Amino acid sequence: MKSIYLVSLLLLLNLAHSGQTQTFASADPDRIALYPLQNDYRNTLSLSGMWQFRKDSLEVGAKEGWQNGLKESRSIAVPGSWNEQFTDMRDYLGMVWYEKQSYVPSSWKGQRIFIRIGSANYAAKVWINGQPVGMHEGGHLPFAFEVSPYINWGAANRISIQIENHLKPSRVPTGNVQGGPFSNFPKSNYDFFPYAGLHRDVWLYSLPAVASIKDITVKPGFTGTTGSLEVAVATEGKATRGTITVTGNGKKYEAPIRIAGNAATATVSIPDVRLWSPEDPYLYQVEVTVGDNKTTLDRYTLETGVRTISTTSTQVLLNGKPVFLKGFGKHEDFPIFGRGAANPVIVKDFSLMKWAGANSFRTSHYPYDEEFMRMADREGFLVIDEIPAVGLYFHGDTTELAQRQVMVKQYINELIKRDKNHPSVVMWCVANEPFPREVSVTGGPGGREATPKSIELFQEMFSLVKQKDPTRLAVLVGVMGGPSEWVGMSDIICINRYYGWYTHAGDMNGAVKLLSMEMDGLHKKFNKPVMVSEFGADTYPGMHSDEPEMFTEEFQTNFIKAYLDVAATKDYVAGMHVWAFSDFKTGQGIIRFGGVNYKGVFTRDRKPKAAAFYLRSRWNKK
Ligand code: BDP
Repeated sequence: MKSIYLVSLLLLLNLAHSGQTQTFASADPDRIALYPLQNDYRNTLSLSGMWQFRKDSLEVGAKEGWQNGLKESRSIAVPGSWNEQFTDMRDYLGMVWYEKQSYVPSSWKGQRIFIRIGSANYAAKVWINGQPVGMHEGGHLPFAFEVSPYINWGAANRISIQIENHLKPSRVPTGNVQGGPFSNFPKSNYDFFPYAGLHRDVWLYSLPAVASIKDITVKPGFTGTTGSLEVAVATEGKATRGTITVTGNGKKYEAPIRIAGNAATATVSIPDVRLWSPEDPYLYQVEVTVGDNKTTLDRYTLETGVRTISTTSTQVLLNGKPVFLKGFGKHEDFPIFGRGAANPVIVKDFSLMKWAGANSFRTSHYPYDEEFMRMADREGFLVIDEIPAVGLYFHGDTTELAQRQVMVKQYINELIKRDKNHPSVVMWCVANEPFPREVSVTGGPGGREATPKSIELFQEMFSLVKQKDPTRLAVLVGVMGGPSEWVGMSDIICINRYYGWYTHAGDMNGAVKLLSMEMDGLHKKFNKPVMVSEFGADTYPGMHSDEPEMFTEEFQTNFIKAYLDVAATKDYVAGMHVWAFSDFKTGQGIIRFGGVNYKGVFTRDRKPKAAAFYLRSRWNKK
């Protein structure tokens, strides 16, 4: 399999080199398994900062040779969404070009050089020094290509990236859907702004040429007080042996490995293990070195925790003990940055979630920046890690449906590749609010059918997840009015509910009655724990009323309290995630005042509304 990939890659590169055609290799998901690392065998060079930028609305750039030098360009910050940085680009989702010049340090000579792009939304093509290198579709996940043959040593290298974010029904998330549940502009088929651009760090990195570590998968477990880490290592090149060293809690454990067929596995036992949990998010260091009889050739170090996750018919168990998920659905969203990763915002969000007493969040509605996931490990958050499958549907054009299914599987592959060693990740989420025909977000009738085709496609997704990672839970998050057969496939029944808002508007008594009845019914039917993965009310900060009234801070507090009170009466409820952590940008539409979803308990710039104080007092109670 791997050699077929290599041959086709070389073929494509050859073709490209001969100048006959601009053919681009597809990104290999195995390349994103390990975050770039600087140590004594590997190098990294961040390309984040100012880039040159040019709009290509006629899509003529490639033909006109923009990869050979961008003329009439302007400056743009990376990471960051292009929609927020200029006065003329907010709603533009067509083609653009990014360019940056960089030297590669001469000390990297003789190593293999790669480019890694943290996230390009939505489809990207990459050239180095005018040579086509590769392409990738899908936002929110990284991709990487080897660029060794194209590097100019002792001179600047031109990196050109072409990106477009056309909204299409064949893409995931879906857009431009005829008769879809959203009527907003731009026509995304989901409730957040379709930000575009280079949203995360871009890196050059190097790997040792003779042999290198390609992937490390760590499976934690424990029996009694003895922990274990089963470490699987995949290599490239000529390494024949190596060592796995686990360090933590003042101790060091080593296991030698023999590498055959570029793979090796060893299990390391940890007596008196310190388990990872929200109360004590303890991380062990796992260091892998590989080499031959004489010398070490590569080294990679990662941090992970020892913990297990499972369920009973009523509870989620972390390390065999019940845990309740208190927290939020979130977005990567901040004024001016758009969806661009911003480390101060990451740190602030964790400090506010802790302040509020939360122990969990969902990466709605797409995978988050890798620094965010590393913070979750260190800060002890239980994460529902979601692929960008929002607004999925199963009716209409069958070719488009097949294309969407290819994309969701690619996302599952890439996400699990990237995030598999995070102890914080306890569940994979394969979809948010897939829509049956004619369901409406504002509470329309909804065709409640779960067609055989939709069941079959979800089964494919769930079995792919379980095959890639049998150690975690898998869920899909159901829409109000959606068929229970879909959510019933999850390990935990996750439902988004807005009784009291989109239906029973303002009538909280009616709302909670219905909520309570529906939850009982779902638990009875599926005999699995239930979690309300979204509930919330739009709240304009600073708007008040003596008796709670929609859009006021008092109403939001009351709404959240009412839902949490219902959950507190049911022993099968395993978690409650408020929608949303903070206000966030959406497209324009009549239900989104100023193009903002105001369901945040914090404002877009992270100021608490009254509900944030309420959660703080409730969730911090022992
Ligand atoms: C749910 C979606 C979420 C929306 C939310 C809302 O999962 O993305 O933002 O409702 O309407 O339908 O506020």
